[in-house]
Amino acid sequence: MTEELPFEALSVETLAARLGGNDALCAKIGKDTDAWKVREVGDGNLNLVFIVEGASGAAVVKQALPYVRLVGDSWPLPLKRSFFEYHALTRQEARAPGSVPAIHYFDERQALIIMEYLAPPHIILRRALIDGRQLPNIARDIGLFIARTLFRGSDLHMAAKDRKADLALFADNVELCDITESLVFSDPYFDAKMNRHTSPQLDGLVAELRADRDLKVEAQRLKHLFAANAETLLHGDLHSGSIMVTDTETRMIDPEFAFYGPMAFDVGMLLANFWMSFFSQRGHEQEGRRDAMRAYLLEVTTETWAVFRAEFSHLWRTERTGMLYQKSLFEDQGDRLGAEQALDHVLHQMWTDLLGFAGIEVHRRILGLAHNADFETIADEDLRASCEAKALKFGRHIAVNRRQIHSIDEVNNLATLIEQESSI
Ligand code: SR1
Ligand code: MG
Repeated sequence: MTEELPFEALSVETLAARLGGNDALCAKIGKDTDAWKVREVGDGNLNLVFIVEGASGAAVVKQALPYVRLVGDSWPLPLKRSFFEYHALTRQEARAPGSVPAIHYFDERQALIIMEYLAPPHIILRRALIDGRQLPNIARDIGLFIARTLFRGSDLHMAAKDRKADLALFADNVELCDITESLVFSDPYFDAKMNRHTSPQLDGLVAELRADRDLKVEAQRLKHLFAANAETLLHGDLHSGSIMVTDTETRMIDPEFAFYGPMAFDVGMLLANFWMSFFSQRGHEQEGRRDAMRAYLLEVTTETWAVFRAEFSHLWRTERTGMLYQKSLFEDQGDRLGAEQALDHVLHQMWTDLLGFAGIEVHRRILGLAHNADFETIADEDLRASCEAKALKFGRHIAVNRRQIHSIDEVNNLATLIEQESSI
């Protein structure tokens, strides 16, 4: 494929002819295109994803479409999201080596990235959790990933000049930010066109939440924070569908929503997905109770937050080379405790904010356009609604009361209490 050709979406039928001359792809999977097997496996909301298998290997070809795949061409979306995904992946690899798929090739005009194929037994984390699988390493791996990427992409670590240049680059990811700004922070709380919810079961609760002034104010304060606090390069869409796992490996994928925003956003979205999985487990108990799975999911939230805090604190002490909380003010004057006090303050603020982002993320996955398979795959609508109602109540509580909640144990105790209520 030459870069001069105008954009054209690939298909299973055309891929071999169009990419047969691509050196990077041929080097990975073999030159004989007759032997290539191509499958389109994209199950996300936005893009095409092909797995291409050749005589000597396999690769993933991911291509953006000029519209939102979930909705169709009535919702145009720029191809440049592929550019942001590519640049986010390269930064994530540099800041947290081994945590993302390797990139083989990027074509900006065709909005395509050729990358490492994470072959089975890799599966999407969300799918594994729905199946009731307990992955032993995810809390450690994801906790390290978020601490390293969030810390090393911020003014705590980077040279101000480099960070500002990067901030300018990602500031153009306007349309994907707009999706989050609308779909996450506003649409769930009014009768937005593309909203849907389990109806009629949740109608009353939806009306209550839309009339909930404290909740709406909180959601807008969080939106304000999201839009105005360009703290670090975020993944921007770190949910359990953006993580691939085996029993021993964890890789983060799909950072096309990357932009400079508040650290707490990635952490909050991630934990929200574990809490949603927790509330959805009751709907997946056909083959036996999921008590152990529920306990596991809460442990994952506890461990992820603990690993994150430990690694972030380690980086604070060893890699704080940026302009913020500079060592000349603290350690260089023998004031190690001053630096620790500042660290406590940063972590405390992050904790308070992540609870808000988590609560709002739970709401949008139940009330907005883009739902989660965790709940969607519960066929019995009454049972699904019961799981969703409990998650909504939990989300509301942690978002609105976030300044009064001081530990993850407190949050998990609340989740357990709400989950055990007979029905809402
Ligand atoms: C229209 S896109 C809907 C959602 O899909 C992505 O994965 C993001 O989470 C976005 O909010
Ligand atoms: Mg995605």
